[in-house]
Amino acid sequence: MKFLNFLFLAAIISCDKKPETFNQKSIEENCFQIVKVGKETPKKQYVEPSKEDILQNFPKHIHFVTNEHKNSFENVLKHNEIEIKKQQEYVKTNEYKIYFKKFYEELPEFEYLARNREFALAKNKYGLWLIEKTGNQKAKPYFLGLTQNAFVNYDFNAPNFTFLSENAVHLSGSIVKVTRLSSFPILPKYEVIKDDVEFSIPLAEIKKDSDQDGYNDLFEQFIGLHPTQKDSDDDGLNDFEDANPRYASVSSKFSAMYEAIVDETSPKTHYSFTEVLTDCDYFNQINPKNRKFLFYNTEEQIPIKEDVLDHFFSVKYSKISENKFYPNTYDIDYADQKGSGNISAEFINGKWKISKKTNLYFGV
Ligand SMILES: [Ca+2]
Ligand SMILES: [Ca+2]
Ligand SMILES: [Ca+2]
Repeated sequence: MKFLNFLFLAAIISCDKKPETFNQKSIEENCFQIVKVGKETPKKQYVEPSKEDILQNFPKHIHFVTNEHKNSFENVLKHNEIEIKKQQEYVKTNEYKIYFKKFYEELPEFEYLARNREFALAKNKYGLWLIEKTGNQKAKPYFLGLTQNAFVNYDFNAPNFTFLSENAVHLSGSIVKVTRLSSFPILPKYEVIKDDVEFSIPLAEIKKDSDQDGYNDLFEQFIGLHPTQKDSDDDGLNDFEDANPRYASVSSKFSAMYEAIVDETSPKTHYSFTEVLTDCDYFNQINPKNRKFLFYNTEEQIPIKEDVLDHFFSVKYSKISENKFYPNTYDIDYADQKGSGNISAEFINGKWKISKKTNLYFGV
């Protein structure tokens, strides 16, 4: 299921970790290609969790009971594939827009799956959300905090499907171990740990926003913000309003360079970020105007396998190298899902001039 692609993040982020404290290297070392004398400190290696680890670390807010065995997991996967295709057609129709009107009008960036009075079940790249729309109040999305190990069956189109009862969200699925392959769009490999389970998450858990900053605790934990601090990076802007909520912005020549490189215009929504993996402070200190960013350092990637990073950090950037031939010109290599190339940044009269060159296209 595509929408589960990004769910691994929960595993890599512990919400109490201060992102700023890990980095022992100098800003120069983290930002620039420097010829090294001596040895690099070896990186910690990813250790694959066992099935027992997965059960033991299963999110506490998700309760589950095992149903009487009804369906094999293989059949569930086949069923899901068919239903997802149906849904892809359905979202293009007017019928869809009318059925989910009150939610869709306000928050078109979500894909809606089911409706139940003042609630809708929806998804975005982070996973499943519950969206509440009561009367004239603004629609309020709450992230469900399902991790990649909670595989949800695609039952949303079933005529008798309900997701809300007894003050909890109920979903059927399985507890699985996921092994991802890097080449998109190959489906991940699933190993079933518990078949045919019913997940339930109490509404009170889902709606909990301890610091009242507009993001529910489960979402903050998932993307690595502080659920009990309105302003995670202490820069005066609350998490919900901050376009770079994990790192305080600091103006500098090279932050301005990164702003010129990445801060392209795109619809600004509170529920979608551009994720960037970097140890360079000039990069994570940018002050974006057009898009929302989440920066992570490489220390935080350790718990996940290198090959799953493509799914979350869609563009990868190298460190900066000074151009040997042109003064005031700096080069950065990049790679995204479409190809790889080079970004050249020239500093002229206090302004950055950026040119991007694609060297290699992947696929067709
Ligand atoms: Ca919050
Ligand atoms: Ca917060
Ligand atoms: Ca802030």
